[in-house]
Amino acid sequence: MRCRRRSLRPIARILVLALAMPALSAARAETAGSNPPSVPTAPAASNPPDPGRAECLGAIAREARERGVPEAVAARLADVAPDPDVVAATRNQAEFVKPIWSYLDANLTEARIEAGRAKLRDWAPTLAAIEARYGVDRHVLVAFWGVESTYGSVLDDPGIVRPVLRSLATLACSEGPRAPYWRGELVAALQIMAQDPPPPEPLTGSWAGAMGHTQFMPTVYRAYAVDFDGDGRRDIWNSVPDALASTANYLRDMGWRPGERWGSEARLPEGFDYALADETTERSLAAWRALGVESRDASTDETVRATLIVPAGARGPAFLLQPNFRMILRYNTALSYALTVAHLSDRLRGAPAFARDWPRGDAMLSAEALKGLQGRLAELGFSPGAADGKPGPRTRAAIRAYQAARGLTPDGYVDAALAERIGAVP
Ligand SMILES: [Ca+2]
Repeated sequence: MRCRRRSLRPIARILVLALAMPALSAARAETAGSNPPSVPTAPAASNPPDPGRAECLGAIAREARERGVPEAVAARLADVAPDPDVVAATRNQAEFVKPIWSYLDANLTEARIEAGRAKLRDWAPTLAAIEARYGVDRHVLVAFWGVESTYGSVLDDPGIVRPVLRSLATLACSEGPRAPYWRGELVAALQIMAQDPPPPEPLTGSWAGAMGHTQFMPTVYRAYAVDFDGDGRRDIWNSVPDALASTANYLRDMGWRPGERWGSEARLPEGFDYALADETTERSLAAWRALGVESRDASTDETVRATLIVPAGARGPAFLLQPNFRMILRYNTALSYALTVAHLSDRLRGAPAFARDWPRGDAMLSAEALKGLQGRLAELGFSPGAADGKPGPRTRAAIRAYQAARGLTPDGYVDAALAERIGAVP
């Protein structure tokens, strides 16, 4: 089942709304800080009557009733005013494509690592029970918890947490291309409010409707939330065992492989052929080793298959990604997010920071400049996909092809200097 969900903190950027963002991360974007970015506030506006909105909410209430939501619950939609903060958040688009390391730096703080290690100790018996039932590594679960809600600490922050019904009603009756997605989530939220026993009132979440310690969207909650502490409620807002077990249940259902890691940082040989780091070709770790590519995690079974990526090109770290990495991406499709959860899980386990640093001095392109670059690559006969201003897999493949054709290191990575060389104004 494909579901979606999102997070609390990355609450500032819903540029993702404009993307076909699959999986859990329907609303999450690449940017976030260790502290939740504040949602822009707009002055409290009086809400003039809006017939289109009333019609939209009426249709959603009807759909909810058809799905078994009692009239008294569905009727609550009628009183919900739009949330100007949510509207503002959807408009807060990133001007520049942030470098991957900015997200990792912001989310992999020493404080978060230390706090996570304390959580591992505090919740050791619960985590052992969850591991035993679902086969998902406790370090990964705690890493999700840390990245999604700073171990639940943001759930008390009224500047971040808001009523789900209002957020989703705002999004569902917006003009945005993803309004149908939000409608589905809003109906699911009403179904949750109608369940027996009911969830805590009011139902709270991020501005994008992601709820609880590990930020489940309503549809994901309905499909995957579990009552792990045995009190009869699936309470991902107040029960850490319920929230972490729900995440484990989700990951297991997505295909998590017990006993396997997400992957590891890789050590590449001198003179490595970067055309091999194409993000898609799977080889066993033994086959990678035969090519000179060594996992920095010596504990891994060499028959496990992995792809090789160099997210910041030849001057940054390389990673061998095993199948469980894809399960992290099911939570949120952003590579920066998945690498953060993956690496935090390793740090919680006691592993060191990445051996190789990022090329932090590189200048990134604006989204506009990236569109220009995509247009230029297309003119030159490479196929970068749609000129959408996002450095997706097709664009990286086109850059790799350009680099190979010009005798450059074909690592698929573009900064302002390469863009200039290709003939796009950075
Ligand atoms: Ca419970």
